[in-house]
Amino acid sequence: MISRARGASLPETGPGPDDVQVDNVIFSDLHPRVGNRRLEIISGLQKEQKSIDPKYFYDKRGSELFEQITELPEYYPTRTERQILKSNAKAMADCCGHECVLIEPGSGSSEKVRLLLDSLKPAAYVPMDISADFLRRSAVQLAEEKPWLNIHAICTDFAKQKKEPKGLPEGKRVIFYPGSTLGNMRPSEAIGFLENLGHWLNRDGGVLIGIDMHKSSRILETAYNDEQGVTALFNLNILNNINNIAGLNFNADNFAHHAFYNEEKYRIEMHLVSKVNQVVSQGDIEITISRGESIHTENSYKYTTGSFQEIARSSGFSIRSSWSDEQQLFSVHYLELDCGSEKQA
Ligand code: AVJ
Repeated sequence: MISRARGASLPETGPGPDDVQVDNVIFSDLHPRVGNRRLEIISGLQKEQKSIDPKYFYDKRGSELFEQITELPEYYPTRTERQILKSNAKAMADCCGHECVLIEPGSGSSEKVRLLLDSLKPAAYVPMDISADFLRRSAVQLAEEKPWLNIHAICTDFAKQKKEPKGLPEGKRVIFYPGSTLGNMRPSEAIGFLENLGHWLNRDGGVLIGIDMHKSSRILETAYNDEQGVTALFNLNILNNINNIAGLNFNADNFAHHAFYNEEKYRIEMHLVSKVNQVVSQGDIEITISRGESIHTENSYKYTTGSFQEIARSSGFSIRSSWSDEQQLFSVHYLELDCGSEKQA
């Protein structure tokens, strides 16, 4: 038991012995299975177009480098979204409704939600993340800052969570999904993901989501090829992480960062291009990579208002309200379920 935070404590809810309760924080660890990551990594590297899932960017070093990226002059998404949230918090709160249960998949440091909480005053905040320690620390820190806020932190792999965990307080569900993380998914996957969100919501539920907009290749390619080379370090660091996870022997010095805007597919593509002919191995598995061949590490899809409307409509949602900055660099949308696609009782 961590005896630190003051303020109202939540009723004794929540399932098992792993619950740690501090006054206004309940912590549930659903022990998300990470699946066979080694197999997943090897099979990506054995494909025609070698690829690595962008989730492997985020080891400790990778998360630190991403925090640095969000502060770069060239990388406009994070600060632009923050400004949109800050300037429109009241209007967003009116959409979400007070006393809602605010669920945030992949909450990380819960930095952005802080811009909304005082206006929104939710009945409870439910941060969800796959990293138990990071989630626990972020939840307790937020609890100290907001003693009035009921926090129910859940360690789980959201993408694999088909329905909401037991023990969440009553109330309208609103899912908060900032940061254009949806952009890592192909449009068909994004529709599947949003549909799954829909299953969590009652008829009156909603989704508050951040989306990066389509724009000139010049602005986009500058944002993913910053002068200081932090994005390049972030991209190359994925090789160190998969070496640790899968026992491979990549040498990051043999690769170069390459990021460009694929205008046809409306996506930034990040690749690691091999500078030499090389063989990377793990036990008796050998992966041959020729000079100039690339490993695809990330897609970051950019949407127009129309193309995102299409994604929302195809997922059973309609866009109730949208907010963006003057230059239309980034946008935040409040989605509501089209009748008939809410949670099945
Ligand atoms: C966290 C996925 C939204 O795609 O812009 C930043 C990750 N990659 N710089 C993005 C990222 C390169 C970021 N997302």
